[in-house]
Amino acid sequence: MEKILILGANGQIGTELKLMLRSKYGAQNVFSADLKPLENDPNSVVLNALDKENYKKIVQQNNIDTIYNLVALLSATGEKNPAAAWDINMGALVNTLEIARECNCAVFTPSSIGAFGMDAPKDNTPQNTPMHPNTIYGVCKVAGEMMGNYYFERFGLDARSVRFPGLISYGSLPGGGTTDYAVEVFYSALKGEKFICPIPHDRFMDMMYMPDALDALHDLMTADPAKLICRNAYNVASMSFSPEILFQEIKKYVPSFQWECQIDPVKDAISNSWPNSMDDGDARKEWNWNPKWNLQNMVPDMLEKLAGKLK
Ligand code: VAH
Repeated sequence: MEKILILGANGQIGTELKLMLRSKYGAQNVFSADLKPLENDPNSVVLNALDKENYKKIVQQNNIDTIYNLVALLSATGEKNPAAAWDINMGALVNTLEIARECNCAVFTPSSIGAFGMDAPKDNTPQNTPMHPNTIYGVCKVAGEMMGNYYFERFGLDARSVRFPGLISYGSLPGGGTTDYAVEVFYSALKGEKFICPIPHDRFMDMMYMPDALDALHDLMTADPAKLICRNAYNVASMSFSPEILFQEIKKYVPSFQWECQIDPVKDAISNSWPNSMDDGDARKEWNWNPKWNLQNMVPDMLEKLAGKLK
């Protein structure tokens, strides 16, 4: 991995991924691209991932050898306009795979716990199980996994992916996701505001702190390809909790913190269709996945880092 392009670099993952990759590979070797200009980022370009001609030109001009495709309308947003979600999520993916094939690049495109449906086992959800999501976001994620494997089998393209849980980070707010509550609550707690939770208090979901997510990305993309069997897409897990469990942990550090649930029916239905916790044994076996963050050490770190950011 010498010359990297991050597509969707303004998003929750991209904002932090570019910092991590630049610290490892040098800022001059990591290009970031998004629909809107990236502030204070000299190595960035404005790029619409649906504009294949311009996308390919950027890849060729910069001798890109690895593409992180992070373009996606997330689960709750997608349900407001399924056709647009399909066009954007899959249009960006197909352009990425085709350009990677033509320019000999490796590709990472994240999948998600959103790829599972109601008929997958809820607890210790297996790597291989029925995949019948009932959101357009999940349909795009399953199609993305199959496209990654197709381009690997058919063209030898080095496409890799993980099924991310809900991601918790202080670098930037997520937008339009069902798991966004687990980030937004920290802002409310630090601002002394009562948090209105759109998810049922006892709804378990897989969650992950961003430092572990970035390690998963990099460890998978630098893993020995000969050892990869699943490829697209590995279950990766680190913690599973309900809103009530998270809020009780936050109250240990912010005793005055108050919350109540006002259920959003769309996010209720979406979160109800997702696993409580995934089995990530294959990632641990094939590329030594080993998360370092859990609820007990993530909450104080997130509060401290976000408090510093909000000053
Ligand atoms: C969402 N944050 O809620 C995203 C994510 C696991 C969920 O893919 O849509």
